[in-house]
This record gives sequence, structure tokens and C-alpha cells, in this order.
Amino acid sequence: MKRKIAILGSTGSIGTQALDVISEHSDLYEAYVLTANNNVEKLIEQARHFEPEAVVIANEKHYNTVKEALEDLPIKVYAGAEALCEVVQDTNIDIVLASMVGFAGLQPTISAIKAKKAIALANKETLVVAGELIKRLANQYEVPILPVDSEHSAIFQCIEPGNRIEKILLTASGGPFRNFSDEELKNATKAQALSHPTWTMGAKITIDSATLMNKGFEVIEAKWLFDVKPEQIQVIVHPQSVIHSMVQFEDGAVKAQLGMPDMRLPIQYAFSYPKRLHSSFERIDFFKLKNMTFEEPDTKRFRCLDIAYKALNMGGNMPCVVNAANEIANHAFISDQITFERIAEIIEETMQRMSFCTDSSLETYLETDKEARKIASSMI
Ligand code: MN3
Repeated sequence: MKRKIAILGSTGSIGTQALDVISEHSDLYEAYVLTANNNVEKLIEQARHFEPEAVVIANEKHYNTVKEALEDLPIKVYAGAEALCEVVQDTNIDIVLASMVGFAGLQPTISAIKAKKAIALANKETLVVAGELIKRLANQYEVPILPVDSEHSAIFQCIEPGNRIEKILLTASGGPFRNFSDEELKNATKAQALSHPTWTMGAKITIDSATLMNKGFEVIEAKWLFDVKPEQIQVIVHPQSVIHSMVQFEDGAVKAQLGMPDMRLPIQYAFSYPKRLHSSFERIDFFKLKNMTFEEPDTKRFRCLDIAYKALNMGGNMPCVVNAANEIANHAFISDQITFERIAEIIEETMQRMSFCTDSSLETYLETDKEARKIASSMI
């Protein structure tokens, strides 16, 4: 029997690559549900090609367009955020790939956990905002959370059941502005940020990668996925992005997972775990790999990494505050409303102005998110 996969965010970078993996292994997997936020054209194209059981367009105003375009096919069409939460509960679904962008990924993921679906998690904001809650629910419903983020997939491939992790060595490309002077950083543009040196990704995560907030979020993500303390996670800048991350054990041994930068590998591994499947992805040629370098992250110029550590150490609703403020600031930068430097400032100021709360309920996160967005928006 083919495993049926629901892809939340099928038109994004991870979603389309997940569909490549499904095409490559169509004897094993089937795209059962596809969803998009606004990208109607691509969703329709994907639906006509893969003929899933259902599609969801989150933005309700596009419902009629999608419905009409798929009229001749036996595909159920739904719209709205509620529908996302409902569709993942279909009893036939085996795996839910959470690859939506931002806070929007949280509630459908919770809904999928409660319906006992295996979660392939690409949406890091879910663990950033609500790590404690998600971990608790995953334990309660006995649901595996399989990391799709390349670093966390690497760590997942390195860990040994029963052997304690001494340290996680989380690698970072350093982002597109790594070598910028202070002056260049001041005038950094979104176009410069969007030309990421090693990974091709969506706009939001590319800007997060330029500020190092993406790496900060990955630190938080690693804490929840692998149950380690913040001080056990060390970020190492490795611009070649060949080592996807490493784990150091109690005896000092370090294991690394290496590969060419290609997200299809971690996506495929999350689907096939614990087995590995054949792939035709590019292999590493060690003789062409002239060097691998390692640097300390520059947290003076890229303050978002420290901000994330601070939020993680504070705990409670602070990571949720940081995520919300970051989504607002990130979007404002993409829309040319603020300079690059303002991103970190807006996040820090939002943290100062928000009230701290240790409760880890969904209601608290929803409220915190709303309030933090309001405060961050008022600074733009
Ligand atoms: Mn990553």
C-alpha cells in the first residue's frame, strides 16, 4: 500500500521538492492532500498533475477559481484556515508534511498530531512558537516528529538511541551578508539577501538566513527535537554547507552527516525513515571539494542569533514573541519599509514591551502572537 501524504504548503520550495520525491517514488507514496495559501495557479497545476483526494486554498477569496479549474476532476476543494485543520484528520492520511511558512503552520500541525499522523516537520516556526506544547502533544498521542530541516535531519541521522548527546554542532552557511562590511550591511537590500549562496529557498526564510534568525530558530527547534539544553547547542558557520550538522557524544566522538545541499534528501528521509531509499541526487565529489571551513558566528553584527538564545533561555511565550515580531519585521524588510538593521531592533523592542508568561497553552500562544504583531507593526 502506498503511503498517503498530505502536503501543507505544496506550492512552496519544500512542497514542490516533496512532490519531486513523491514522483520519483510513486510506487511508495501518493500526494493525498495539497494545500496553498495564495498560489492558485501552481496549486491547480499540481492538482491536475497529481490528482489528490483534496486540495485546500487557505485564502478563501480564491475558492471559486480553484473549484472551477478542477471541476472535471474528482478532487474535493476546500478553502480557509479551518479547512486546513480538518483535512489533515482524514483517516487515510499516513504522513503530514508541515511545510507552510510561519505561525500559520502551528494549528494544522496540532490538528494532525491529535489525529495521530506522523509529522514530517519543515515548518520550524511551529517548534519555535510552541515547542513545549508540541512535544507534550506528540508524546501524548504517540506521534513521531520527523525533522525535515536539513540540519535537524542531519542530527537525527547522527544520534544514537541510548547514548547521551554532549553537544549539538549546528552548522550555518552564514547567510548572504557574511562578508559584508558594516557600511554594506547598513545599505543591504532584499535583492542581495535573496541571492543566497548555497540554498535556494523561499523569500521569508532567505531573509531569516541573512539576519541569522533562521539559525536562531533552528537552535530552538533543536532544543525541542533532541531534548538538550540551550548551552549544549553550538552554532558553527560552515559556508560550504556540505556538513549539515554534527553530534558530539560523551566520549568526545563527533558524528557528522554530509551531502550536497539538496532539500530533497531530508524530505525523502522523513518519508522513508527508518529506511533509506535510492536517490539520483548529486553525490559529493571530495576531490572537487577544495576545502571546508569553519568560523564562529558574528553575533555583534548579526544580533538575531543571540536574541533567539535569549528567548529560549527565558522560555514561556518569549520565543513566540520573537517569532511574531520577526515575521512582521521580515515582511517589512521585503516590502522595502525598513532597513536591514531595523529587523533586530524591532524584535528586541517588542520583547521588552511584551509581558512575560510561562503558560504553554495554545490560547496563550495565539494571544501572544496577536499582541506581539500589533506592537511590532506599530514600529514600522
Ligand atoms: Mn535549515
